[in-house]
Amino acid sequence: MSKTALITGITGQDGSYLAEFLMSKGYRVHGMMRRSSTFTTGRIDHLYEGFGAHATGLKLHYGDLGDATGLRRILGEVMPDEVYNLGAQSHVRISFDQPEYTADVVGMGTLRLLEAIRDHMQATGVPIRYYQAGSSEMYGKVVETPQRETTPFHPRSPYACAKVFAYWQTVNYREAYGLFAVNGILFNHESPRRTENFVTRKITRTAARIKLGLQKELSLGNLDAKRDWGFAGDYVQAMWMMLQQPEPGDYVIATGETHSVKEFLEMVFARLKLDWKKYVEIDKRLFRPSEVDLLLGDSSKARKVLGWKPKVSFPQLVDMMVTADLELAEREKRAEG
Ligand code: NAP
Ligand code: G4F
Repeated sequence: MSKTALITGITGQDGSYLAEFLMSKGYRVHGMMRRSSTFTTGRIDHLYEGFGAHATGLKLHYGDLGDATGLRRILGEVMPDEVYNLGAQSHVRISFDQPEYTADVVGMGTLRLLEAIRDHMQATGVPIRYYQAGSSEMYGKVVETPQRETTPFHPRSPYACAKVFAYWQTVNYREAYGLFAVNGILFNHESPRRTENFVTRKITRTAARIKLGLQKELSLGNLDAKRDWGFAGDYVQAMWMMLQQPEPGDYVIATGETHSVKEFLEMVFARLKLDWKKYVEIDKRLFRPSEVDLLLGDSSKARKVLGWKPKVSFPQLVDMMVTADLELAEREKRAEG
């Protein structure tokens, strides 16, 4: 019997890769998406056909992590074996502008979903395995390097504070109710599907447009911050692996390499044979009230227990993103005539 998975945040970067991966494994995949005045299914259009009863392949349901009633209805309709909670206001800088909203969606949204799952399991007697999208941002002002599962959290943004709340709720549902619930503590992961206001994609997208004469400059904030950047396609496989274990647990997923924003920038512009110093301007407005200076993950536990390791290296990730954004810029240029 093929399994059924429900993904919140299916229209996002990770949701799209996870849906593809689960479908390739024969899962029946359902996704929850928000109503919006513009279409948000660009990353998953190739996977789904139709809504509700008319759907084939991937099935989509309108819902929101702010709406507990809807979450309960969707669980009842879908009857999932596995739930992947990827939905979030996931932009750290924007969480300083929208702290209450971010806390509601990221923190309370997780609690609403866990509580709905608990009631659903009690009513139906059917077990659900739950994945929570935790973040390396929870380590914030890091107290040890590299960061591992036992490293204490010191969140530095409304987003990270909300993720810490969600992390502990997940642990508590595991301990209090015996729910098979896991936290993936994922370090930054990128791809050509990354939203354009995260720093890697902002750099590759703008640099490609500069190369083709479509744009003149690139505004950036703090170039000294260091991140452990991997490929999103590799990371969603770890989410699935965590739910296939005999016992639930929490896992760091990371490459074990760290690079500064400046190094990423230099590598991208070098690939395009451009001198970044001619195009980049530093905009103080893009700095954060409190910054996470250094993230570097130790994913030994995941490598040992799950047998997971990243396949795409840092230079390969840069190449993949630059190539995709060059193709996109070329299409834009042709469209401009
Ligand atoms: P993303 O591209 O920003 O996608 C976020 C998804 O959440 C989108 O589908 C978005 O829908 C949805 N969403 C936003 N608000 C919602 C709400 N109120 N109710 C339901 N859904 C909502 O993020 P991502 O990079 O794929 O990341 C997936 C998850 O992993 C997030 O929880 C993120 O915080 C976490 N995470 C990401 C990274 C990373 O480096 N990418 C690292 C660690 C943890 P719309 O399309 O309508 O906006
Ligand atoms: O690309 P970023 O916005 O990602 P950030 O803040 O590390 O968060 C991402 O990874 C987390 C995992 O650690 C996720 F939980 C979270 O949801 C998200 O996916 O910024 C990376 C670094 C920061 O230090 C930022 O200050 O780049 C620096 N930066 C410099 N200039 C910039 C910019 N960031 C953005 N977004 N835009 C800039 O112009």
